[in-house]
Amino acid sequence: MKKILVTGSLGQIGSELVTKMRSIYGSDNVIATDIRDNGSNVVTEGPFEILDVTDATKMYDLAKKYEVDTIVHLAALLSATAEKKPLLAWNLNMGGLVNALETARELKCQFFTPSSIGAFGPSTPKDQTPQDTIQRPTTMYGVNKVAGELLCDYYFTKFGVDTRGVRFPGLISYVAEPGGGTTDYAVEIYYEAIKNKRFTSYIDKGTYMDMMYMPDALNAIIDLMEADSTKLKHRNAFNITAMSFEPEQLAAEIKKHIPEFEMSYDVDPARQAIAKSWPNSIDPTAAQEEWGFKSEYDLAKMTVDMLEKLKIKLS
Ligand code: VAH
Repeated sequence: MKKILVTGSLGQIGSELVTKMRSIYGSDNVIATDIRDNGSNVVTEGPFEILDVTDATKMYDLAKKYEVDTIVHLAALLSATAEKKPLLAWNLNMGGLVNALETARELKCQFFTPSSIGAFGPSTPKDQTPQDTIQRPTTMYGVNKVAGELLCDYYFTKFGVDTRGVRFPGLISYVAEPGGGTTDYAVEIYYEAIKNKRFTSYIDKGTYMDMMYMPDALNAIIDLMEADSTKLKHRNAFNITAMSFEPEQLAAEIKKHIPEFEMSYDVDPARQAIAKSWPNSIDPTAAQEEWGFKSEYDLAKMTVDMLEKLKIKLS
């Protein structure tokens, strides 16, 4: 039986992953942790503990107390915030990761942490970016993600820790609003379309980025963690994606449901520079071949579900 400790449980991924994992493995077998308590169902519907991932002793003590066999490490600062506070990002993103990996090593836990398309940079091939290619990111977030990928592979080869990860594209969801990312425009636009029937994008038209609807992201984490270890040629981290679009395409899809929706632009130079340094599209073949990755939501299907769920949430 899996017994899982999740860090960053109240974030965009964690707030839905904890609920899904509890429905699969049993509520008492998924210990949610975060640096704060927001009183949400993640806190009330199963074990919850306050944890600052830079506190190595607390992390080890919680993992030992609950006798976990799996660590899902999600706590991190995202790209735009990390670029504003690079040293805080280094300390939190790398310090937290080392603490989580050390806990996994000492307690012989399976380990998952996400990388990102942010692990690529301007010198990476931009279209259908290969699984194995140049990784010279120009953001602190990207430096953290490349270093994290290498560190996770090191813990596998050096210490035998069963580390696994995916390079997430921009994730779109209606449950927890994301914070501090570059791709977040693709979430905020749906909220604004319903509330105000207009949106001012801080990412410029023509800027393609890979994206994925949260249900596909959650399935990818669980499918990878359940995959046959002997079939994995790669580990940290697999390219995965569901779609690639630019703001005009997203706006056009929303207009099919809200004809009066209007899009305008006020480009944020900082986040635009980050977005331009990332691929236009990435190649998920390795994930498809090694552990059967697949996605179910394209832009049209995701838009129908996002608008439907947000109309309920915002009513
Ligand atoms: C960000 N949503 O924008 C995250 C993600 C690929 C983007 O890493 O920073």
